[in-house]
Amino acid sequence: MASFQIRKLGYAMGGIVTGIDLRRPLDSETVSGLRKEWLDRCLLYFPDQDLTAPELARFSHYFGDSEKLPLRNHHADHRDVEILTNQTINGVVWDGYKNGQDWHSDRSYTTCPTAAIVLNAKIIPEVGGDTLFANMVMAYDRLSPLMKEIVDRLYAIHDRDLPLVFKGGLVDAEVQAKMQQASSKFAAGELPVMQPIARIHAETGRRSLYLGKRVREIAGMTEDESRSIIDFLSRHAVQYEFTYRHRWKVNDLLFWDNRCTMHNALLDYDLANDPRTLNKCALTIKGKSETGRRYSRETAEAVPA
Ligand SMILES: O=C(O)CCC(=O)C(=O)O
Ligand SMILES: [Fe+2]
Repeated sequence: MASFQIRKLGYAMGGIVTGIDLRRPLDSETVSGLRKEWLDRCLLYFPDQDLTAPELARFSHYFGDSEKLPLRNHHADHRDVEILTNQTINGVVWDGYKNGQDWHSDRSYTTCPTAAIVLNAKIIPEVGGDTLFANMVMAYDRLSPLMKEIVDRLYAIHDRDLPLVFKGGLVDAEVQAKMQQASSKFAAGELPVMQPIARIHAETGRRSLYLGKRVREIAGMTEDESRSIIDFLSRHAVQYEFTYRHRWKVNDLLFWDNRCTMHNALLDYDLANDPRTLNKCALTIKGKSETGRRYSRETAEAVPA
């Protein structure tokens, strides 16, 4: 018998899981029970989990492998754990928390986007700093049959090089310019990626809308056509009924499926004075994360694999 209790978290998605201590190793039955609930509900919320970085990594690795990426702000106690923070920690000033702003799913501009994300809250502002989630399976399902037929044939170009404009207003022009340079430097040599707009989940087989702030255009359409369809679908996808809003408490742990959801970290707190720190593990699942093809700007076609 799996050793946890679960009940509904939100209308759109999620389960709240209690009766389990994630600081301890989990048996295989519990892991498979959690995996099933996670695939079903897209997001699991575990309250009161005060995990060290190695404990967070152990829990995460029951479900996938850490992405082999150089983390810019990794935890001293575990290299697979990234610290998301607006604070200077160990002399490191980090502004990566701004990447969470606006609707997105992580690394959609690659052919192997992040499959799963685990966040454990350590410091939370007195007010604000909630994270929004949208269920993209629900968003797809609620389209009309005719619109589904249309989107089933569409591919969006996701581009890391789209300028990321920080809307918080607290960052001065010089820092903004640096962020944009960093973004295009990161993108140099990386081709954009063509992703199906109706993405088929590699484990559940369910279709979901695959969109987000990195979408530049729809392959094979004029800019006007692309813009209207992207605007409609992006608005449709994040209507309130499809979303869940997480108001963080210290020691909350969220574990979500990045393949069929989008999220949006609100910067509605005092970024300069009010600390917010979460530990993060981003996971890939071999054979279950890959999607999309590289796309050539010159020929406007997918690059042969
Ligand atoms: O800070 C958050 O709440 C989420 C940030 C984010 O976008 C992520 O962890 O992928
Ligand atoms: Fe994110």
